[in-house]
Amino acid sequence: MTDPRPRVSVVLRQFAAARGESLRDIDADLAPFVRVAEDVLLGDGKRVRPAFCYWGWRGAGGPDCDEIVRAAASLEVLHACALVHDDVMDGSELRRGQPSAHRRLAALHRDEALPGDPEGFGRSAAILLGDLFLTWADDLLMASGLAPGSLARAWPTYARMRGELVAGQYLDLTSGPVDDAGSARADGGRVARIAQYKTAGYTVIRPLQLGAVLAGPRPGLLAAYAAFGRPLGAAFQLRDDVLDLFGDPAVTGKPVGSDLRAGRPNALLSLALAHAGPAAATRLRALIGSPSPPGAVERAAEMIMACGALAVAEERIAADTAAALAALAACDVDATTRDALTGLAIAATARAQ
Ligand code: GRG
Repeated sequence: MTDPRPRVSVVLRQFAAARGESLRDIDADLAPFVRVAEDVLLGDGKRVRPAFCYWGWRGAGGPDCDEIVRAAASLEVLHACALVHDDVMDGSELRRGQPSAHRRLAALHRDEALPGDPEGFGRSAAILLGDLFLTWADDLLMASGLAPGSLARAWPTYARMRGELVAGQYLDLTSGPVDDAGSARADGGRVARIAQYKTAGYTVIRPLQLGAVLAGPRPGLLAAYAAFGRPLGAAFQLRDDVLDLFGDPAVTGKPVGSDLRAGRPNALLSLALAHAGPAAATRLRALIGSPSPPGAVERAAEMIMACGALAVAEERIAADTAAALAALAACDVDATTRDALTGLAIAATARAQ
């Protein structure tokens, strides 16, 4: 089994170097912006979306080749756009263990003593950086070297994935912290829908289907990939939520409890509000959002353990991962692809990552 991800990183490095050079040719003042672009793109991500795209192609009978690795790498460029813009929207300080792009660009403004407000500049330049990645992603997919007919066939899948990502993000932005027991249940449905688009669709199902459509899928394969990706996406999201509160920041690359402090009603918090008794749910709700009281993250973590929600979350992650693996077993793909997808599913939902 050949993991395509080291090759994806090589493609990203070469692509960023070539594109960076043409930006620096426009004006030498773009050099620091290009450095931030390269650092973000080559940062320490898991590259799961390119991996799913590559194996989606292989599972559909596509051969191993550099063209599909380049096409798959375009998803990491798109992801860089999503992360940079998401961090601006959330005001996040850290991403992948490094200062987020807007923080770095604000620091660049200070270092170079540019006119105006460093924070405003950081946000504006980060929006531009995300826009740059969005255009680069299209360029890399189109310049992958795959046959024009394949690219034309796959474009609607790629376009749908981008639209769904924006939809999921908008729904996320419009859902405030859960504020009473009744809306906790309604919000649970909404949280699941957001996860369906932001995680299952964007991280697993669409990348797999994009690879398959590029290759030319057998009947039934796209639905089989969706049946695998749906529960896997749910497990991946819940694991991400558990790691957000209980993970090691040195490993996750972000501060503990960022969802709680941002007031993001993630799946774990919704589960906890549904499991805690009314009095505990009221106390927990008071800890969610900004400004959070001192010790909020530690107290919320204790309450989530004490009410049994953490154990339920672990059971759900295990059950959803098992459902994904059962769907994969029924999927008509070769043994190499099945092994690779099994490995990705287990790694994406493991307790430590
Ligand atoms: C790019 C069309 C387009 C729109 C952007 C801002 C936005 C709209 C969407 C943001 C949605 C977002 C941040 C989704 C990602 C959620 C997620 C699970 C991130 C973590 O992904 P991992 O664990 O991270 O794969 P690494 O660092 O490994 O890449």
